[in-house]
Amino acid sequence: MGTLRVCFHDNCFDGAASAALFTRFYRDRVDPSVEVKYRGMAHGPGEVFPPGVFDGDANAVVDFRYSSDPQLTWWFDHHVSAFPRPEEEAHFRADQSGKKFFDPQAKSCTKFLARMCAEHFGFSLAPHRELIDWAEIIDGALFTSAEQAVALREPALRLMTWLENNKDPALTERLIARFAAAVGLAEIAAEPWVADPLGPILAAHQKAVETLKERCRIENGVVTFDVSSQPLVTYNKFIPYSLFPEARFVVGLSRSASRAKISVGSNPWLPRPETNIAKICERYGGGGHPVVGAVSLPADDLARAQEVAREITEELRRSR
Ligand SMILES: [Mn+2]
Repeated sequence: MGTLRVCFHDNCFDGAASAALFTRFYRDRVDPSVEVKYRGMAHGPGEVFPPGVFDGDANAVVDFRYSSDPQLTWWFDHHVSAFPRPEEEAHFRADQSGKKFFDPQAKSCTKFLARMCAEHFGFSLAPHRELIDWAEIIDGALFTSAEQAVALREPALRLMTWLENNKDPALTERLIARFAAAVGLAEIAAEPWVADPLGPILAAHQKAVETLKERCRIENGVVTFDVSSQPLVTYNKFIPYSLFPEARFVVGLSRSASRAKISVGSNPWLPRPETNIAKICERYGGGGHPVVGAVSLPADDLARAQEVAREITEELRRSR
């Protein structure tokens, strides 16, 4: 019996769904008796794959960056930042195995992986439609409204929230196994090991909604809030748009133990503005994408963070 190591994007619905579908594909089309071992991966600067991580007879990375390690057998990703250095990209372009796939246009790795495994290796997608469709909605931020993204009523959105908060790798593997077995998402979300820990998480989410409701102000289409004095560590980034559907931009200031963070975004449910948010954030030492970005400062430099938030807000109020 062979072993398969699957490295996947941790704490992420698309990452877990990709790991599940790859497992299912491998058992269906390559080796029915394979023993699968998982490893959740987190983004970070520099080399993130520890030495010896590819220790299976076959090794796969899904929904996560490329590695030129010769032990890597399978790879599927859609992140724009998939290649940390040009050497990795050149290594990928020269690959002749036919088992490494990249599409930065793909909205989710799950749907991309499923499609590649179907087209190239005869994998059957039919039992996995629900999982594939929700991964596409979640990773592509294709929610019908901010209200849907904040209410977290659908089982898939509850599982997404559970995954984002879960810190027990054994439970993540249990979820991957349920996904791979094509169990319905409503059935999984109702199981006690998901539903029980989700209770306090959803309660904290509700509290964050209340806090932001108190703190958010809108002027000239720009919503601002400052929760740097609150112990509100994480909040769903769509809350301000559910409170102010007409908002063009959101500028929020929050603080953790280590840093003060200015989060800047544009409304996904309105035509995207011409303004490039990444460029604005870069001027203050931050970065991101054209539609969403952030600036981080040391936690004790709150006065400076408030000044940066004010300047960015002024600029966005004047912009188109
Ligand atoms: Mn993804």
